Amino acid sequence: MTSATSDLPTLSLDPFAEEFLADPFAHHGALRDAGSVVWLGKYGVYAMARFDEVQAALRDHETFCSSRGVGLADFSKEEPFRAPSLLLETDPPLHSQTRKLMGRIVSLKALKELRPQWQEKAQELVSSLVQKRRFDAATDLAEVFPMMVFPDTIGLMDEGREKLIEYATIVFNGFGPRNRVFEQSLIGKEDAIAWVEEACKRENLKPGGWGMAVYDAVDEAGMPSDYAPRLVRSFLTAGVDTTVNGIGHLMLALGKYPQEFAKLRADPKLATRAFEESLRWDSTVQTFFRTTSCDVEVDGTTIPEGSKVLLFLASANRDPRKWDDPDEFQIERPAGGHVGFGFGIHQCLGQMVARLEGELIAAEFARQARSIELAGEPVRRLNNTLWAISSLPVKVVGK
Ligand code: OVV
Repeated sequence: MTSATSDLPTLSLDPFAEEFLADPFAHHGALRDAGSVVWLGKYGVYAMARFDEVQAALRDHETFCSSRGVGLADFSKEEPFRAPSLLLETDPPLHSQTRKLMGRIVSLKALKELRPQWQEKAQELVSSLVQKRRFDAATDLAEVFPMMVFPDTIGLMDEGREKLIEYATIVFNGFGPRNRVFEQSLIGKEDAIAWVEEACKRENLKPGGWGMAVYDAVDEAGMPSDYAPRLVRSFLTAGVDTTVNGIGHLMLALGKYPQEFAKLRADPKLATRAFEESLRWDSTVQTFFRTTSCDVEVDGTTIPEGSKVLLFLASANRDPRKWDDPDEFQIERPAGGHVGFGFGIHQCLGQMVARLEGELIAAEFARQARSIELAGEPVRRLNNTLWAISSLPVKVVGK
C-alpha cells in the first residue's frame, strides 16, 4: 500500500460508512477544512473535497487517469467486477474514439427531435400528479418519468425494464468498497446483471433507437464488434438512476424553498436554471476516484504514482471558497460551473439528456402548480456513490 507523507492531514472518517452516506453534506466541511489534499487511512487513499482541487484533478486526465478504474479498486492490481466501461474507465486515445462515436448519437439534433414527445409525456404525468394533490415525488414521479422516455429512446426490449435501476444501483455501489451497502444491493438482484447483458445484444434492440445506432456506428468505424454491447451498456448504467435522483432532488429543492418555486412559477423559463442549481445543491453523483499515473504535487503535497484519489464532487459544489451561501438553493445563481456532471474529457456524455428531462419536469410544475409542499420526511436510499431518494411525500396545489 502507498504510505502518506508525514505532514499530510490524516482523517479516520469513512466516506462509505452508513452514517456518512446517510448525510454526506454534514461531513464535507471537515474534509474541506482539513486540507486541500487529505489521507483517508481506512482505505489508504488520498481525497480532495475543495472545488479548485477537484476541478483541477478532473481537468488533468493524464495525471489523474480513469483506465485504472474510477472506483476504489485499482484495475492494474484487481480484477474489475465487470468488463470496464469503454467510456468511463478508459483514457485517450481509446476514450477519444468511443466518446466521439457516442457523442454523434447523443446529439443536440437528436434531442431536438425528442423534445416535443418528451414534453407531452411530462405534461401528462405532471397533470395526473397535480390532480392527485398528494403523491410520492420519488416513486410516482422521479422513478417514473425517466422510464417513460429513456428506454424507448435507446430502443430497449420491453420485458424486464424495471431491472435498470437495480443494475445501476449495483454498479454505483461497486465503485466503493465491498461493504454491507454493496452486498445488500446484490442480494436477490443478480439477475439484473444478466438482464442488462441480454438487453445490450443487437438482436434485442429495436430499430431506430440509440442502441442500434451504436451497433451501426461501431461497424462503420471498424471497431471490434464486442465494443457495441459494452457501449450500449453505458447508456443503461449511467442513464436512469442518475436522472431519477436528479429529478428527485429537483423536487426536494422546490418543496423546501417555496420562494424559489415562486420565482420559477413567475418565469417558467427559469426551469433550466432551477434544474442546474438543484444539481449543484444536491449532487446525485457524490464521488468518483481517479488513479495517479505519475507522482504529482498538489498544493505542496506529493501524491505518488499509482495512488487512488477520491474526488468529492458534491462537496466541491458546496465549497464556500467557491460559492456564496453554498447550502442554499437559489435558482437565479449562476450554477453553471458546478462539477455535478464532472469536468473535462469525461464530463457526462448524457448531460443534455438529463437537462432536458429536468427542465421539462420543472417547467410543467411551474405551469401547472401553485405550490409544492413537503408532506413528510424524505427517505434516503444509501449508495456508495449516489445520493439517492427512495421516498419524497409532497402535497401540490394546482392552479
Ligand atoms: C458515468 C457512468 C456511470 C456509471 C457507468 C458508466 C458511466 C458506464 O459508462 O458504464
